[in-house]
Amino acid sequence: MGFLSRFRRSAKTLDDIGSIASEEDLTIVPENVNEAYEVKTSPISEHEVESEWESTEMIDSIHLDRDKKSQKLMERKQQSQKITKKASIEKRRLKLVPRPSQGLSIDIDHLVDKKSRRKISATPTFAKLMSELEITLLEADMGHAAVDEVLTAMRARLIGAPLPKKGDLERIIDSALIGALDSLLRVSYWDFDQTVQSLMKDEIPIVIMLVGVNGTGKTTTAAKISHRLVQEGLSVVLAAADTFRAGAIDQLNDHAERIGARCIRSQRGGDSAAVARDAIDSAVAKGDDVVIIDTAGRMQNKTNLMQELKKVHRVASPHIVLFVGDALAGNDAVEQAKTFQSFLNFDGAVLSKLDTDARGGAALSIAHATNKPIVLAGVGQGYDDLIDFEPSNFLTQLLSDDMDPMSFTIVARDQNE
Ligand SMILES: Nc1nc2c(ncn2[C@@H]2O[C@H](COP(=O)(O)OP(=O)(O)OP(=O)(O)O)[C@@H](O)[C@H]2O)c(=O)[nH]1
Ligand SMILES: [Mg+2]
Repeated sequence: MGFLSRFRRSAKTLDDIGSIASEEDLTIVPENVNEAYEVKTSPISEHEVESEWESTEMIDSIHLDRDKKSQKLMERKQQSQKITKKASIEKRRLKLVPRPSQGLSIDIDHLVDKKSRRKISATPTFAKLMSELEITLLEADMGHAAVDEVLTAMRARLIGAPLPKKGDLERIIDSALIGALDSLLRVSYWDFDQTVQSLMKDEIPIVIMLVGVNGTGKTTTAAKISHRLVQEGLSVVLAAADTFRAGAIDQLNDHAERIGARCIRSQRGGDSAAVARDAIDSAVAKGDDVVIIDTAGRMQNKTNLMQELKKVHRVASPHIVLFVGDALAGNDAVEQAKTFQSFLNFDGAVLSKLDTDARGGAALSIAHATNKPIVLAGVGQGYDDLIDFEPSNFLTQLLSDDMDPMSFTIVARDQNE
């Protein structure tokens, strides 16, 4: 994506290394310059949702034709002797399973001259470099708040660090930048598959609701997620709760037929909350594992439409709400995410269309702006084009045009470290 090239050219022109150094320690020195910048993690998200739709009906048997995979899964479920409950009877506590994942840990120890009495300092040249970075990140569609966070992290990491050997300054700046960007993406990070599996131990069906503005990729993502779960041996019901747009119901139904999922739908203009409820009802009756609710595209400023969406949410009481953001929408996607977050408190985001030439800033800002991570990414229009969003892979790709991969060290780091 190459968005850092200009900033890095500026960093390179700092051939007078002394222009960012001072012998005096003018500022707060980080205790350990090699310490990873602290991720602003929030506690594992938990929320309770009361359902207005209640029933005491229990399932007494699960008896559908199933393929081998789902048969195995059913046996496992029976073994664990979990009682299948009607999905909306109880208050639900969402348990998101954090993903211990590869992270970027930045080692700059070997780059600094520990014996040097001179330290990187907030000189005018350093300030100029930071302001260059600020402009670059803003131009890459990152939001102001996220950019501020990155700059603060960079300053904390760099100022007071012993001066590097000549030539290594650029690498230290790269390292600090990668560490800061990685921290942004890793906020409240959780694993989609493990979360579904973990929720299924307590009850089925698991209800997943997709929200987002028009055309971001909700229906395609609903199909991709269904495909993934069907491949894992789960039975999936798709709820065509977009009763608003002509063709939306057929679009989802076609996907369902191709994937091997069931689709519950109504006439166009029907009550979307009722469709969601019917889908859950049907899944409960037939012992299906997962219900995925596809909703109509909302303009975030249309209050009545948002209220309708809230009704679907209230009635369906989903275990997981995913916001689908279009990577191409840049900073708009961040604003949309913030608005949806204020209405529905979603649990994670899917960033669609990452296969396009999006500039990447939206990905960097959504997690920061909403305190919810990007968990999945759409990388094409095929059913298989859905990947777990892995921050270190994303950053490696984002920066690959700009940076020599050898200039920073990627090591496995547990999120909770
Ligand atoms: N290249 C690419 N295209 C995608 C991706 N995800 C979705 N699309 C395309 O984006 C367009 C819109 O996708 P939909 O799934 O219909 O979007 P939606 O959010 O359901 O749209 P509305 O129902 O109108 O709100 C379609 O042409 C999809 O094929 C992706 O990851 N990559
Ligand atoms: Mg749609």
